[in-house]
Formats: sequence, C-alpha cells, structure tokens
Amino acid sequence: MRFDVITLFPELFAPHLEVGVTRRAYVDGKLQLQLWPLRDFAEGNYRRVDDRPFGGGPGMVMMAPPLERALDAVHAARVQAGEGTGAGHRAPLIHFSPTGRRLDQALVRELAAGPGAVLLCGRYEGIDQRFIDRHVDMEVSLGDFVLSGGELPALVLLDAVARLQPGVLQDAASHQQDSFEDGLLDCPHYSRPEQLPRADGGVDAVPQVLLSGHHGRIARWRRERSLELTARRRPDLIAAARAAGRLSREDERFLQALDIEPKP
Ligand code: 9WO
Repeated sequence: MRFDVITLFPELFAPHLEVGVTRRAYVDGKLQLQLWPLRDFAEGNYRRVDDRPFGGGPGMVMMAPPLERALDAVHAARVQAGEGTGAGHRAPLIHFSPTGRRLDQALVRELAAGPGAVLLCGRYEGIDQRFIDRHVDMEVSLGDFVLSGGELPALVLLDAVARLQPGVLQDAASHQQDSFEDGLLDCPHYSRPEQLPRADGGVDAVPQVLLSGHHGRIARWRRERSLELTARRRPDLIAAARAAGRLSREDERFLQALDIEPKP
C-alpha cells in the first residue's frame, strides 16, 4: 500500500521511517511512503507557496497553484506505479483539520484495507478553500485542538496504519488484543520483577492470578479488568459493545456486580 504526502516539511517524517515497527513496514515493502516537498512545486526566485489572505487578516494562506502541480505529480506517479487506479479503488486525498471526521480504529482499519491515500499537510492559516473544494475527499481530525500543521496528524495516521500491515507486529495476535480492536479498553500489563520495591520499604506485587498458569482464569481476569476499566472510564464504549452483541452473559453479570452508575 502506498501513501503520498504533500508537505512543506518532509524532514518531519524521517523518524517514522527510521525506527521501530513502522520502519519494518517500509523495509519489508509492505508500505511505501513518497514525500512531495511542496517547495519543489513553487515558481519564481522566491519559491512562494503562501500569500496574504484576501479580505485581510493575520497570517498567510497556502496558494492553490503549487498544490495543484504537486497533486498532478502525485497522480502521475501513482498511475506510473499502477497504484490505486483500479475502478472504485482510487486513493483518497485526505486533509487534516479539526473540522474533519474523528480518527478512530474503524477509520484506521478502512484505510489499512484500501489502496493507501494522499495526505495533504496544511501550514500557516490554512489552504486556499478552492483547492480543498476541488480535490479533498476526506477531512480527518485527531480531536478538538489546533496544531501548527497537518504533519503530526499525518504521522499519527501512518503509524496506526503501518502496524496493521500483516507481519509488521512481531506477534500476529498482539494487535487483536489491543484496546479498541474489540471495542474495550486494554487490560493492565505486568512483567518482571514479580516484586517491585517501593520507596516506603513495601513492595508492589504482580496480581497472583497472572503467576498461576491457569490460562482460563488469566483470560477471565484480563477480560474483567478490561470491562471494569472501560465501564469506569468510557461507559460509551460499554454501550456500543453491548449494542454490537460483543458482551457475553458472563460479561453482563460481571458488569452488573460492579454496580457502576450508567452515566447519561
Ligand atoms: C485549523 C482550524 C482551527 C479551527 C477550526 C478549523 C480549522 N481548520 C484548520 C486547518 O485546516 N488548519 C490547517 C492545518 C492549517 C494550519 C495547521 N493545520 C492544522 C491541522 N492545525 N491543526 C490541525 C489538526 C488536524 C487534525 N486534528 C487536530 C488538529
């Protein structure tokens, strides 16, 4: 799967390409990332990519013409590579903005199953609206806050998609256990040492059941910790899991016994 990124700051993407499981995805050829430095598509001695806003006001706006040239180059390269050109399989142009669709694991899975995407990273006050109206297929938000550019949201999306590529995680089962893959928050994790000394002279021990070797009891304990944490922190996710038929009778009995007031 291929991602193309149009950005004024391609150097921000280097760490993602160079470390961890995301690097693995690129090294193994499961993902391809092509960076398109917008400055390369600017004209004139000053290589301008931004200009003052019509109507006045502070800051600068990213001009449409360099973006159009960059996007033409992306499309040509994708066609050349035979990527995302099949009927109904065109890669969407995604722009990152707080006004967009909230990124969640369902959207990550959709994108991981598709032909990739073209990611447009805005800077300054934003992008000339005419370019957005002409070309953007989807706006994606990470939440209700403002950043200085779309590059970090693009990296977040790439990271989330990269780790879903088959074979990228060491253990194929490991992402199925993640938070959100089954719609519940993850259970707590413990490793060595069994006894962790505290400053006050006491120790914090690992929950006994995890040392018991009883796989059935361990699985039930983990399920209950997930259910309890989710019921306390994200009751909306319990409601959604219930509506989707993802809670067993045993789960329901456990939640009942927790006696947490359902929040309105
Ligand atoms: C900024 C903005 C603020 C309030 C309401 C709507 C908004 N749209 C944008 C916008 O598109 N800004 C461009 C991208 C240009 C300036 C930097 N950009 C940006 C994207 N800032 N913050 C984001 C962003 C993207 C996704 N999730 C959270 C924040």
